[in-house]
Amino acid sequence: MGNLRNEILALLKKYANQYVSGEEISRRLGVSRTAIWKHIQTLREEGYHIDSVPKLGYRLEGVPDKMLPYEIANGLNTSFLGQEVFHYEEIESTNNIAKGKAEENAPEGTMIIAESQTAGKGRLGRPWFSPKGKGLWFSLILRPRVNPREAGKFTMLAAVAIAKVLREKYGLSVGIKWPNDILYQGKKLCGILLEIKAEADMVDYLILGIGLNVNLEESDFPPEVRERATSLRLELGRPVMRLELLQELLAEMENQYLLAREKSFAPIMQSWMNYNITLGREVLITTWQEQYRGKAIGIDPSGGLVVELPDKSIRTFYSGDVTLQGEPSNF
Ligand code: BT5
Repeated sequence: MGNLRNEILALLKKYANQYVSGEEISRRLGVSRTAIWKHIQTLREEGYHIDSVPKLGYRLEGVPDKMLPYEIANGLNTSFLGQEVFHYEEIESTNNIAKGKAEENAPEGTMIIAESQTAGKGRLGRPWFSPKGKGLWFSLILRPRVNPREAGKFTMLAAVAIAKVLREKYGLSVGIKWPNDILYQGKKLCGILLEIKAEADMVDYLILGIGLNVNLEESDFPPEVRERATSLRLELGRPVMRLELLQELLAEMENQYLLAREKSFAPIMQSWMNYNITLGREVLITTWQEQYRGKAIGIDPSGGLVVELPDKSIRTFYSGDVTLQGEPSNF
């Protein structure tokens, strides 16, 4: 059933701007014209614009601006990342759904993506605003065979891949703020939320949740984040094709993941250092317990932020929130 739908769609796409008759589709796919008509109706319900003219047949006039699994698969250059996709119109949080799927043994690379989230999460219980159809709100299930102490490196991996794509393909000189933000000229474009389930010394799975503001206009942001958030559309002055961007991000993330798995994390660390906007700055670090001021001086091999405190002692933070000097605090 599902396959016939895809075959009809593929045929309509192949014919691009021409009409293809029901008879022709029926002959090529070996099914009845009634079956074809039913699938055309389903495709229309999903948002595909399909014109039909008696005697001429069907013509595809528009593809929905939605992250539908079939559209993602079409032109996706990965071997496992995003090969299995669950798409939702509206969901509380893609990270929560991903956790459920991971518990049900979903394979590595499975992606959960939503047009909008009603309870998108940031870290420390903060909200992530995810208006309908305006961004990429998705979560990936990864199952690397590493110690849970290494998990933070995967946030770095994602940040490096995203920054690389935005720099090289969209010409935006974005920077990475430790541990999980991608900023453009001081404004947040993308946030990453890593959640992990592990045994004492082995990761069971990681959920890498990514929220990237693509086509939001200023009025789409709630007043409390408007000042310090931005989107690709606002910075580039034009809308961006979410589908193409998602395919580029998945390909780059898989590429980095395989390099890290087969060789080492060293090149990712190096790129992270090149893109980062935290090191060398005076920072305020907020952890669950306390706040510290100091100078960010380095990154340790597991991705911890090394900070020199005012008394010259050195302390490494593995989680926490960083406010750069001169930037409004999240608290
Ligand atoms: C993050 O947290 O930056 C991680 C965001 C991860 C979101 C993705 S979307 C898909 C997946 N499913 C989820 O439920 N989550 C992940 P944090 O560093 O704590 O930043 C949160 C703060 O960013 C909030 O307190 C706001 O100040 C700000 N913020 C919220 N929504 C924003 C948006 N759309 N753009 C920019 N800033 C935002």
